[in-house]
Amino acid sequence: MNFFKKSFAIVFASVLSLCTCFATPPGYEGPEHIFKVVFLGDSGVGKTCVMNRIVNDVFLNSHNPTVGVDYRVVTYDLGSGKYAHLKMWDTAGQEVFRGLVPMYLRNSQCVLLVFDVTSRPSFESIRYWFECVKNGVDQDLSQIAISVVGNKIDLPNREVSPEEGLNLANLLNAGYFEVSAATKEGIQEALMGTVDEAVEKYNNRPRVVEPVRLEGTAKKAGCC
Ligand SMILES: Nc1nc2c(ncn2[C@@H]2O[C@H](COP(=O)(O)OP(=O)(O)O)[C@@H](O)[C@H]2O)c(=O)[nH]1
Ligand SMILES: [Mg+2]
Repeated sequence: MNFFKKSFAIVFASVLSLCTCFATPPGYEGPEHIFKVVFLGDSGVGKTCVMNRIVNDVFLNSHNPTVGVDYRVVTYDLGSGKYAHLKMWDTAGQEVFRGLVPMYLRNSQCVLLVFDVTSRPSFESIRYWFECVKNGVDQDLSQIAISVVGNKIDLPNREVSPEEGLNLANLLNAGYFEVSAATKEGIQEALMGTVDEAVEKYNNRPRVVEPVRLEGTAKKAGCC
């Protein structure tokens, strides 16, 4: 089997095993928004753990490298009786799957660029992942809510300071959040900050103004 056939087999197997988590309230009439949220970052930075924290509020202290992609859906409370469906795509950071990244990024509204604050190489890779987003999306980059997320802040051996993280995020015109999938610290803020940004971008999106033809305003020939 060639590489593409193999990759598609993996993607289909993963998508088939998708898990849907809806906690819909009484009187729920459907989502205000449906956002595609993509997790990118080197292998081992904690993307799967962050996603498990968001989806199931659990932390599993083991690293089973994600194969291809994993896909979950959660309902997110936007307040004022409004909800968003977040379709979350957890990707594999390994080299072999990188060719598939543009496919995951298609039609995405939120991207979380995750690094491990105890690993400088994973922080240095953020620029690489940002370039993947820049080159991989088929939509206007300014319409995507991008956040840089420093994970594992519960660990004592930091190699990247909060200032460095924030400076890089500012440079990339992205949000910056520090989290721990292990203790849950900052997870809600990171998700909320990114989704709120996506809602704002949606509300302020450039709209195509159709020329309006006013009835009866055409100049009549022969009029004085
Ligand atoms: N201490 C600590 N370990 C974490 C945290 N998040 C993930 N890990 C550990 O980091 C390893 C890789 O996590 P995983 O989510 O599989 O990384 P992924 O390859 O980016 O999906 C696992 O052993 C996790 O238990 C965290 O917030 N704190
Ligand atoms: Mg993973």
